[in-house]
Amino acid sequence: MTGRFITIEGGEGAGKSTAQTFLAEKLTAQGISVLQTREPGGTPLAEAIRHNLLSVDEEAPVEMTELLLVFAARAQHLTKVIEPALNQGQWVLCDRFTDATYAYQGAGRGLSAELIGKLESLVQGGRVPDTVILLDMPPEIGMARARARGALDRFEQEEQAFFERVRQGYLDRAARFPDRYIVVDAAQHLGGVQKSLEAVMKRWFTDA
Ligand code: Z5A
Repeated sequence: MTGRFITIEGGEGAGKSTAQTFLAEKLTAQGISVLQTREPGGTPLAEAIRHNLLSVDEEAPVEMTELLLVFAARAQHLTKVIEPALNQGQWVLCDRFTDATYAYQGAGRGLSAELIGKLESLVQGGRVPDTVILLDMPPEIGMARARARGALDRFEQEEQAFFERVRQGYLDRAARFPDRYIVVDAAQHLGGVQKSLEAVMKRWFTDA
């Protein structure tokens, strides 16, 4: 028995962590064993890479270094955490994964999808999420939430145009992979987002 690999994507402050906790509670209540994790991160080494990627105090990586660091963290996370959990039948809920690389390093920074695809094959083999939940909303709403929270990380300090490209990058991926992607309107109130997530879960159980 292998588990289900679900990733949650979206821009800054879109509500990914909140959605992850909500889904985990609902799935656990159904008797499903759930692993919650995130990218970049999920292991001590990958979390150290995350610290470097997000820090505004360290030397800023050039685009290629940023891409390679994201995939280095992913290789560690996938091998040490995600694959073993899936092989034990756990459902993995991951806050961001490779679709974030296409959106941020691809659409945002301008690195080619072809290059990202090569690294994706190298690091992941054929492993891709079973479902990608994209929490979509205008970037200014998410940035207002991020600002309200306090100091901004290196990505959050980017200009508005960067976040618009990231959003479009995600929407393009969703249009290209409609079987895997579920787009949720994240600008609605929390109760509305949770209703949408419940509808997604219902589909998992009727499809199973
Ligand atoms: N990155 C990359 O470049 N390439 C990659 O391949 C990967 C990542 C994997 C870290 O991600 C950075 O890594 C990211 C891209 C880069 N860029 N940044 N920054 P992250 O996921 O850790 O960072 P984030 O996007 O800033 O996440 P976040 O700030 O933790 O936001 P969130 O998880 O989406 O939102 P939240 O914590 O659930 O909610 C934010 C607040 O809004 C909170 O107070 C909630 O109570 C509130 N909230 C949530 N939902 C609602 C609704 N519906 N209405 C009102 N208020 C709400």
